[in-house]
Amino acid sequence: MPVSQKIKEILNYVQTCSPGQEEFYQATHEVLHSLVPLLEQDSRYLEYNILESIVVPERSIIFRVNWVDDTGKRRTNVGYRVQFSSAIGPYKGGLRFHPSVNLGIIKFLGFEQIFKNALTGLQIGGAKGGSNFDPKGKSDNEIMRFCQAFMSELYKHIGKQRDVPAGDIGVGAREIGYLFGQYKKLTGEFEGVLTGKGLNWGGSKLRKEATGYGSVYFAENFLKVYGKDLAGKRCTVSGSGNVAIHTIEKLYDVGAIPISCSDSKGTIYHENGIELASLKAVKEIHQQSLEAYAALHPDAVYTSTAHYPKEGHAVWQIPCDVAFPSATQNELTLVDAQKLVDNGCILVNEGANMPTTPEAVEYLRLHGVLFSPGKAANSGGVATSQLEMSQNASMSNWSAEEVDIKLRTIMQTVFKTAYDTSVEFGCEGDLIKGANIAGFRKVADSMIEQGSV
Ligand code: NDP
Ligand code: 2IT
Repeated sequence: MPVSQKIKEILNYVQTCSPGQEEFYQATHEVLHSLVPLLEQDSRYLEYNILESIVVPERSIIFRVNWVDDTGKRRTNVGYRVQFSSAIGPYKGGLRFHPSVNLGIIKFLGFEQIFKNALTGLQIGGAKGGSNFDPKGKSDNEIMRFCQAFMSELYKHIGKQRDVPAGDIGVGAREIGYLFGQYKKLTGEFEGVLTGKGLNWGGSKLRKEATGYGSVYFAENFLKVYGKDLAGKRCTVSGSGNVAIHTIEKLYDVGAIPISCSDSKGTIYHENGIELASLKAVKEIHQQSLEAYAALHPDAVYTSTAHYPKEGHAVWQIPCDVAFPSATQNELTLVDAQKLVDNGCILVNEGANMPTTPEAVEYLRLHGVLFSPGKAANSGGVATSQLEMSQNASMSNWSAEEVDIKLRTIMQTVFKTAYDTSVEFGCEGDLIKGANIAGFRKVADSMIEQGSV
């Protein structure tokens, strides 16, 4: 049977046994189709049933999280941990707290994480977890009680050599602190079971900054191949959370001009460049909407989500040289891609996980726009999580400079691995194929060597 026919069969199977999991289907569709050149060259992967196996998580844990709000009312949320692959190391991946979370979202993120983690060259398997809990508008005590309740079930399934969760949307240092405290209370162990910890109790310097910084390092590596760099480039960034803020910070360091940010309520276009101190104050200190940023900067243009033009998202209407989607999945659609092409954008560099829809990706590539897939471009976060695990295991504490040197080297390696693999398979610069094939090959070979387990 031709390889493409076999892939269609497997994708049909994925759809049949995971109905309604659209994002998971989107992620498996992209990865499996991009593997065709590898599968045609090496028949072992189909012989050993690796594709059918890799689209099924090793284990999915779904649990009830009961907690009490500040009025004394009992609340219930759903908790998830999908342990997708331990072929090359202990399960590793973030936790997302957002009302949109469901099994399909966690599975897409866990599936992507397998290949992302393999690309870093480090020994970490793939997992993801989270809850449909909405941290917005909750008090600090409510967040604490929720995290304690969440960990009261999760602790049974994780461990420093088994599964090491971290942050993602809605989970930052505060949540990791409450989760860690509860783990320690339940197990009596002070161990590196989570990453993104506070700097006083086992966290790594630069973990907070790593995803955004790494995303910019990745873009620099990619542009360099074509004799370009980020200096003087006007860059649009979406989102205004952990990844977006540190992308903006690093863009200034390399001489670029970040001119936008966004949140779920609206978009800021600041022609002369985003004022980083105000952005951090609005988002990190006061947890306000970006309207508060606009109030501080009358020369910035604020477009509320309610007023988005029908043709696309406001942030991608802004003319730019390089775009850094850094908020959430499927936030850059075909009409947005058309606008970016019309405006002369040369690179879309994904800071978020799967922010660009398949139609948008195809349009960008057809029109010669360079494209960095999230599983490569945003891998600096999880790579620095592994550096945190490494420091915990050896009871050491590296300086920010040491971590930054390692992060830069890892991002260079991730880029080179994805790029060289694209060349090897005759599609120079197609980093989707390059990243997927390189990540898959490492995991699949390990599965075969271990008896396909
Ligand atoms: P944060 O929670 O810190 O920030 C998320 C940002 O995206 C906020 O500005 C939020 O706006 C916006 N956003 C989230 N969901 C939506 C939505 N459905 N519609 C519109 N805007 C939305 O998360 P991170 O910065 O950590 O994560 C951003 C992306 O990067 C995610 O895709 C995540 O998976 C990915 N990522 C994160 C890593 C990390 O280390 N943190 C590592 C690798 C990838 P609002 O506040 O209004 O909700
Ligand atoms: O998507 C991701 O890579 C993350 N949210 C970070 C995972 C981690 O374990 O640091």
